[in-house]
Amino acid sequence: MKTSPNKRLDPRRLSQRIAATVAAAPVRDIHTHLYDPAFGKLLLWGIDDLLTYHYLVAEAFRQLDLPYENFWELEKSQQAELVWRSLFLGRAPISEAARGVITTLNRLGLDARQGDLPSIRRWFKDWKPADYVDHCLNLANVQSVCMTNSPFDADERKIWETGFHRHPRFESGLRLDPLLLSWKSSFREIQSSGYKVKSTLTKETILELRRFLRDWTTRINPNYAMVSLPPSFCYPTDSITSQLLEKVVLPHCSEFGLPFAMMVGVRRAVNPELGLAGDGLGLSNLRGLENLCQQYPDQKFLVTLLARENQHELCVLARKFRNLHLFGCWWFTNIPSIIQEMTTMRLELLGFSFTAQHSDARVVDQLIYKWDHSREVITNVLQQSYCRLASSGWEPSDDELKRDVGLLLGGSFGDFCRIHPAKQIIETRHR
Ligand code: RAT
Ligand code: ZN
Repeated sequence: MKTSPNKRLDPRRLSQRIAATVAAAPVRDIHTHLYDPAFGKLLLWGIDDLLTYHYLVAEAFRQLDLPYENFWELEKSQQAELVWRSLFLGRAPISEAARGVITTLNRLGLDARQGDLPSIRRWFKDWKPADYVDHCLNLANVQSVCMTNSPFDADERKIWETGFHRHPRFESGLRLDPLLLSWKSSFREIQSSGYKVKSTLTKETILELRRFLRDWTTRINPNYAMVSLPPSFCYPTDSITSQLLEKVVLPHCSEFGLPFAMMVGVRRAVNPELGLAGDGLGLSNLRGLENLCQQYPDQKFLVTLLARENQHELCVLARKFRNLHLFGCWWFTNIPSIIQEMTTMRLELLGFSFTAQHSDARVVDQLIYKWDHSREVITNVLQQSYCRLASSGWEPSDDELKRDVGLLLGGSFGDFCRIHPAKQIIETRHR
């Protein structure tokens, strides 16, 4: 082997190349709560939706001297004014969610310090929703977003059942929380939409539930099926959730080759008065996840966890099971300090075989700040990691940087969903 003279490392130049690559890389946003413009009112956008985002409502209530119910009785625009007053006028909007509004307005060309709410509202009025969606996707450099689609949401269901022309940049995800977590009411809903299901998992009920999932999968063509779970989730157990997973959901995923996404660690309605903003988190026990990965080696699991304290153990679990793909910094972990820590740790333990971030955007404009802020942190992490690698003797070329960054921003997810574990083994053997 030839020896090559040690090239001199220019860390500043390398850092600039990394920053430029991350900024230019289009994102595949694999989990959002956005809707295809064809869903009309379900698609949220504009200043009032930005300000009444539940992340901000929770923060605003900390300053508001107002009973909860009085807030909920107000019109959306009045709620937005209260949030604006408590988080943007009385103090600097320093929290991640509040700064997000500033970044978004700024990138849209609006100066939050000059603009009063009415004039900001007027600016939004000139847009048609479908054009505005494309504008935001382009500003955020997001190539596609994955929706969260629930057959249990009556408004959404109607639109799927009527049919519509799908926007090419909106992918779908099949959300199954009610089926798996509120069986007592969901079996009745499934029943009333024409499936012969009973409250107990009889043979016929199982077959009918499979038919229900088959119909919805064919209708919406999802990237994956998904559920969010409490920290107490365990598998296998005698619980109905565990049985439904074993007898209905996992066989269904296997039939359609669908990955199963699990978002674990949420404690719903810790403060019910806060509505959507009232959920909390808890530390999860990962044995259930480990058992699933072990018992279903051909099933692909996409996982993100809510508790910061679970992240290291989850990385180690992903090293043990190639059918486990980690994604995003979910919800309360989606703040720069924790994204920095998680992304660094994931790179150090898993290389590029994970998806660095998803936006979880509920309002289309949020794509702009969520991705701007994430790109900034991902850039910092990569600058550190590649500089280390370069001083060890491996400086990446521009093409290599583009390839690797692409993996973190959606490419690894695509590869994970495409590759069949059994096929992986065969391909390795033939090499
Ligand atoms: O991040 C959020 O907006 C949460 O309210 C949840 O929707 C969470 O992301 C979920 O998908 O359960
Ligand atoms: Zn979500």
